[in-house]
Amino acid sequence: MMLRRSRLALAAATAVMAAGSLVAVAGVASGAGTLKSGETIYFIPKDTLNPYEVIADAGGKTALTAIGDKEVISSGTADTAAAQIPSIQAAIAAKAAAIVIAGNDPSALCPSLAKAQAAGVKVVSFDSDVNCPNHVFINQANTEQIGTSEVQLLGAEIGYSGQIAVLSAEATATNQNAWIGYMKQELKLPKYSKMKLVSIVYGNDDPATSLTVLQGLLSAYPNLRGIISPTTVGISTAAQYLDTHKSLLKHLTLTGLGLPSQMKKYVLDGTCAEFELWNPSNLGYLAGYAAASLASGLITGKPGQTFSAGKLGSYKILPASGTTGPSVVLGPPTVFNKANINAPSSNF
Ligand code: RAM
Repeated sequence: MMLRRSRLALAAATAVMAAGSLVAVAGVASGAGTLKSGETIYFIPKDTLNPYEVIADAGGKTALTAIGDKEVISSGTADTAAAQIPSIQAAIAAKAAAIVIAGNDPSALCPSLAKAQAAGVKVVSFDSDVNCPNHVFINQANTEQIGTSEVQLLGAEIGYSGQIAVLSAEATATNQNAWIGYMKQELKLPKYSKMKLVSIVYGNDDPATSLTVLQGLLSAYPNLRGIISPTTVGISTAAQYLDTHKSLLKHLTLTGLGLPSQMKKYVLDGTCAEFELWNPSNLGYLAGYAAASLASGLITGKPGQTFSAGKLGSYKILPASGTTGPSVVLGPPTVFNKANINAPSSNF
């Protein structure tokens, strides 16, 4: 029985390989074909401490392990470009096949990434893009949709009226800044004429700094009606603070982008009614497949090309738009609230 099964498996594998080589001969850059194994791929998150980034990197490891590649996670502990540059240099020295990076800055990493590319290392950005040439950005969800939906959620909760503020990550973060740009655009619509963005503060994705700037914000704007924190570190810090200062909840509403695992307690006890996110593990997994597909020569990063991302299925590289170059979008964000926070699918 075992023998029969393995013969069948062998026959199936041979058929798949034959199909792959047929596609290659026909020169169709569809992403079909065999991924190279034995490669080393560097994941360079914003920092190595942020639980969101840790989950994303673990998703990358799942993908790379399935392919037979090795993941090296390397970054600093603070969200700065300077802290990421040694990791890019390490990837070059290790002759990595690809780098998957969450940019702490849109341009400061470009000279180092260009050196990596000159040494033959493929570059993928994920989570937070870099404005450097010749790379593919793996976006967690449509950038405009994330920004506008955050304002829509808060607006509906506070009756479209009052002072609001943003508790962001680092001031140079490409992802948060892009989302905030779309928040400002949404706020220009007539239905938000009574909602005023009074301040944006930056907690650098560090819990202690996030708490300090939050307290500063609350004392500067005692009538604040709403806070959007488009970072898992910021929203969890704010939720923890509001949970122990419940009188603030009489006039203040918190929303943003949070990890369901960190926010569950605060949703269930009414500190935060709803927030959004996507599955960061799937983001890392998708980035792992994109990097391996580039490193294997199955795709070159040109818009229109497709590649297979294991359990997630097939993804297409979208054309550049606005300031974003060629990108791949994981999928729409999910709104989490009391109705779904306990669901098994919210377990991350
Ligand atoms: C934080 C990071 C990350 C962002 C999430 C939503 O963990 O800033 O870049 O995507 O929040």
